[in-house]
Amino acid sequence: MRGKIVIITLLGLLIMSLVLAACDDGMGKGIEHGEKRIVLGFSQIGAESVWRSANTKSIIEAAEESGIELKFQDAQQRHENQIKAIRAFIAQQVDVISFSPVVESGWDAVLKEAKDAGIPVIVADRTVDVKDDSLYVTVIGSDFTEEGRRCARWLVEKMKGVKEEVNIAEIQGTPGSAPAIDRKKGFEEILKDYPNFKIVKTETGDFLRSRGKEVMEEFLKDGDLKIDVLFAHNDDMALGAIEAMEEHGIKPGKDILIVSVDASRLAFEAMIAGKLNCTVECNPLIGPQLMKAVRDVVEGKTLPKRIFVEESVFPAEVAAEELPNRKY
Ligand code: GYE
Repeated sequence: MRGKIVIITLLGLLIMSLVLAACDDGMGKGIEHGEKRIVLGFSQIGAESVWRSANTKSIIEAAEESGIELKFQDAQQRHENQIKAIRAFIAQQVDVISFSPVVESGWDAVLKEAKDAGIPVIVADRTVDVKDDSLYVTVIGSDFTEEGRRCARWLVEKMKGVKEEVNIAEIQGTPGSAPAIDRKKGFEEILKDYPNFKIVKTETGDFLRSRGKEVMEEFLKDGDLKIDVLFAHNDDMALGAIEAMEEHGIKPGKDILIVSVDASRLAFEAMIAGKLNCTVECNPLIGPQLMKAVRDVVEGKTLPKRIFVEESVFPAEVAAEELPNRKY
C-alpha cells in the first residue's frame, strides 16, 4: 500500500513537471518557482560595431537582472532574418516583441501580424517608417538628427576663422537605416547656413570599420580631391578611415579633421592619440530602459510614443579626463 502511494505521488510530480515544461516551451511563457515570467523576443541587427556589441550586452544583462526571459535572435544585418525572427516570436506567443530595425521601411505587414496576435511591439534604437504608428507601442533610442546637428555645430565652431572653404568627406552608415538618414539630415540642416562648408564626397561604409577604411582609400586615390574634414556616421568607420589616412602618409586629426558618432572607448583613445577630433555620444546602454518599458506594457501602463536617451558631445580636449568613465 505504502509503495503504491509513493509511486502515485512520484507519477503526479512527474506529470506536473511535464505540464510546466510544456507551458514554458510550447507557449513561450516562462515559469520559474511557480511564478510566470515575462517572455521577451528580441531581434538584434547583428554585430557590426563596438556600439552594437555594447547594446547587445546591455539588453542581455538587463533582462537577466529584471527576471525577464529573453529570446534573442541575431539577424546578421538582414531585413528578412528580422522578419523571420518576429514571425517566430509571434508563433511562440511571447508576451512582448522588441527589435532594432536594420532599415526604416518594410515593417508594415509583419507588425500588423504581431498586432493581430495581440503582442505589443517596442522598437529599440533605430526607428521604423510605418503608415500606422499604432503598430508599435514606443521607440526607445537616440535622436539621430540631433547627433548629426551636433557634429556640424562642433565643426562650424572649430573651423571659425581658420579656413574660408571647408571641404568635407562623409562616410555614411547602412543605406536606408534611421541613423544614416537622420545623421546626414541633421548635419546638412546646420551646414545650409554656412555655404563655405561643402560635402565634396559621400559614400556608404555600412557602419563597418573595414568598409570605413576601404571608402577612405577610394577618396584618397582621387588626387584632385582636397579633403579638410571627415564626417563619419560612427566611430568604427572613422577608425578604419584613420588607418587608411596613415597608410597614405596623411596625419588624421591634423591634416584632416575627423568628427564621428557613438563615443566608444576606442574613439576616446584615438582622440587622446591626437587622431580624432570629436565624437558625439550615442548611448547603446538602453537595456534597463527597455526592460522597464516591457514590464510597464505588460502591466497595462501607457508609455510615451518616443523615449529618448540622454547624450553629450566629447571634443578631444576632454578625452583623457572622460576615458575612465566610458563603459563601452
Ligand atoms: O551608431 C552604429 C551602429 O543604430 C545607433 O548602429 C545605432 C548605430 C550606431 O552600428 O555604430
